[in-house]
Amino acid sequence: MGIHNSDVADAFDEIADLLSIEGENPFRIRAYRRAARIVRSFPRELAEMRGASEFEAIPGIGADLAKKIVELIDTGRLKALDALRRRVPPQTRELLGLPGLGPVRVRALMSELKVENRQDLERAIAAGRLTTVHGFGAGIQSRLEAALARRGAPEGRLQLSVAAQYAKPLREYLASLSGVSRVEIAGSYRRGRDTVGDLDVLVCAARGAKVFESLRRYADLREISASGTTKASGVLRNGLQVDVRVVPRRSFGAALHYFTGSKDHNLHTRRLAQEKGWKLSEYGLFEGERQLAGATEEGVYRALGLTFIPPELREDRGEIEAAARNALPELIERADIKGDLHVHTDASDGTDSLERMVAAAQAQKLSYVAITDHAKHLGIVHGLDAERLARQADAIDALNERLRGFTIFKGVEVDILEDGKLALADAALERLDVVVVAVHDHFNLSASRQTRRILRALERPRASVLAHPSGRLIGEREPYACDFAKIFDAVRERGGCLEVNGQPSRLDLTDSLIKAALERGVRLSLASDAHSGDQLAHLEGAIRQARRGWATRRDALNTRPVSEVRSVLRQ
Ligand code: DGT
Ligand code: CA
Ligand code: CA
Repeated sequence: MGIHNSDVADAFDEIADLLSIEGENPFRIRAYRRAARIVRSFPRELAEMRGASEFEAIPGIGADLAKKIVELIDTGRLKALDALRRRVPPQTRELLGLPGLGPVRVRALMSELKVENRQDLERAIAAGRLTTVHGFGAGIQSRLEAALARRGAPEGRLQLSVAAQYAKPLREYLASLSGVSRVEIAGSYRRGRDTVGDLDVLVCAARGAKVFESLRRYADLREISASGTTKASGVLRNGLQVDVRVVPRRSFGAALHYFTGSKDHNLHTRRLAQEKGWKLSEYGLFEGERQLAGATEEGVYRALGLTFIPPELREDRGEIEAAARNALPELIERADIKGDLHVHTDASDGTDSLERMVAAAQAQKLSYVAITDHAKHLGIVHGLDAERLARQADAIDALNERLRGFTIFKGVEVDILEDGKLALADAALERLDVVVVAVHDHFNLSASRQTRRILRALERPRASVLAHPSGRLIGEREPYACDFAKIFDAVRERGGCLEVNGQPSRLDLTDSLIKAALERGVRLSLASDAHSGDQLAHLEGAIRQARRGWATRRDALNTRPVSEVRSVLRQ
């Protein structure tokens, strides 16, 4: 049975939650959370690596966690987690997701009211016992009541990169079956949305029954119900729902179009067909009984008078009108990317040395990279002060002397303080090529204060890139309130860049904000924000996100050759 990175991360997160409810040592809890974060977005499958020694080499994974990863991969379970689950019932953990309920309060509920799950909590509230517990007032009670009333599971969407860990092997498995000529994962996954609700899998084959027979034996599948010979639904081990449809060749393009969506895009294309007196469905484009198109997506679009629309654009945000005028943007691609202007080393919270990051960038066929370790600030691990930053700059100068055909830019990622000042003095920034500024705290300021704060930071003479500009963390934190139009204008006027951060949990800017920024003429920096050499692969996420925001090669600074980047950064 294959264990994926997200399974390991889920197990570590669960351990951290359960330990926190038990009131364990905060350092231990933090170590699990950090490991979960690292593992969840680790770009290689741990199960395909060699074992404990290799896991231990991953920064943030110590000997004990490495052993746990081995245990989980080898046995599918963790004894330590099983023991915790016996002490803290699993439903108790779900209480942590309710507003106002942290581990301390959950512990109090357990010990004083024997509340172990939502039903217990509802009963305690109904009986008026909640406010008898120390630390529980009327305010928190009414917030809990409201949350309990909303019911149902929280949204239950998975990060795209987590879904991919299951989707890719499933696709390979299906494609390897005899009689299967093509497999595509359609839906939001194919459109490259930042989160995925379920997987919509299309299999091109003549005989569905045979496909479903093999699907039943697929190890990652927890349950499956096939209805007939064309459709089956299942649930993967991580809870992700999968719909599998078997489609004949002559309909494959139409089905791919239909199930890729989005729904709004579909409704719009169907209207176009109706205006011509035709009918568009997942079976094909028809004039009466006669099939006009359907074997390929290109054919469907062509028959409708449209150029091919890349899946990332299919949100009915003007792409159909643009395709009718043959005016779709030529979306940015991996091959356009020449460098990365935001990466870390082990000088701050990264795990690889400067030399290894450079080697990794060269292996990724990049021709430049900006080293932007964190500047020292509260809450930043191993942040650099002016003195260490100067020493790093010396090391970069020396290394640049030796490199041929590759350039390292000297940079820093510096926190924007609450009042809009930067965490480093201007003098310390003077020698640098790239100054990445970013918000890492005080996310809850009012929109006007947050806007003023960021605008002030952008006025600093050396500020060149605004990193992860909305501050969101997928599934955890919404973008902060602020006037993005004003910020976009300020970045443009100063000749700076807005970052599209490719970390799987960030993907920040969001797609619609990228589109808005480009309409205001802002230049982008597509960045991995890599904290290890492997993580340079997160450039892919930034590219996908930028494509969803309609970005072309011309919209990004890091598609330019090194000389041009240098002169833009100097301005
Ligand atoms: P998700 O799964 O919530 O991340 O989002 P999608 O876009 O994958 O949506 P899903 O799985 O509900 O359906 C897959 C595609 O099927 C969707 O993008 C478009 C198509 N579709 C679903 N329902 C409808 C519908 O009522 N009308 C039309 N025209 N298409 C639909
Ligand atoms: Ca879907
Ligand atoms: Ca679906």
